[in-house]
Amino acid sequence: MTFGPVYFVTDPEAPVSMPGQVRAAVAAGVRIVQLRDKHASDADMLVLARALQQITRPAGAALIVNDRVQVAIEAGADGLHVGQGDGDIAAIRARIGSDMILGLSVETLAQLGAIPRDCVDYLGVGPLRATATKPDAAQPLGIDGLARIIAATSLPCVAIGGITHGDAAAIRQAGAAGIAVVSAISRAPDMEDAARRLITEWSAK
Ligand code: TZP
Ligand code: MG
Repeated sequence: MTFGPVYFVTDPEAPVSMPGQVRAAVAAGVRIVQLRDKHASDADMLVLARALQQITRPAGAALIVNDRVQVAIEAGADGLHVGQGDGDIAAIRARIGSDMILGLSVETLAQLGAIPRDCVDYLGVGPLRATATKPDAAQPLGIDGLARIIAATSLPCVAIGGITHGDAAAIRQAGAAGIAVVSAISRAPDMEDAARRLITEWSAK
């Protein structure tokens, strides 16, 4: 499967609903979407996951659920994304089975050493920059920090955190498989156009 080039992560606080965001992203050509809502109940996440699947499936886009292992399983999501604080990654893999995509957030080089072989499918590496979307994010990596992590792993790495238009070339040069964004799409006046431009920028020479 492909992880990029543009991976959209939903924004529960944006002016447009999460299904509306995902419709726009998918219409622009985004093929990987993460349902992320830190405050929703598991029951609400399940309803949302099913609603988003109605949008992603017909488009051939993958739907990844953030944090909630049981929701990902019950919804039959394409994948699950977890962070460093979400529990033992090998145990999570055992729980979801081998078919589901598993992504893991990595913030430091040292965290790479704790990832068991053949356990995760991709890494979300960040934050590249400080971002208002995740005020409790780790120390920003900058392009050099991002490149160092990417160089130290054979896993595909999606950069995240404070990424916007004009960043794609440097991130691609650092070796990333793609860019993950929240606000660059969710807060844009024209979300579809914003997503399309991110994809075009990634592909530009
Ligand atoms: N993980 C690290 S930074 C971040 C997440 C979920 C938020 C990214 O949001 P934005 O708006 O693209 O900076
Ligand atoms: Mg998490």
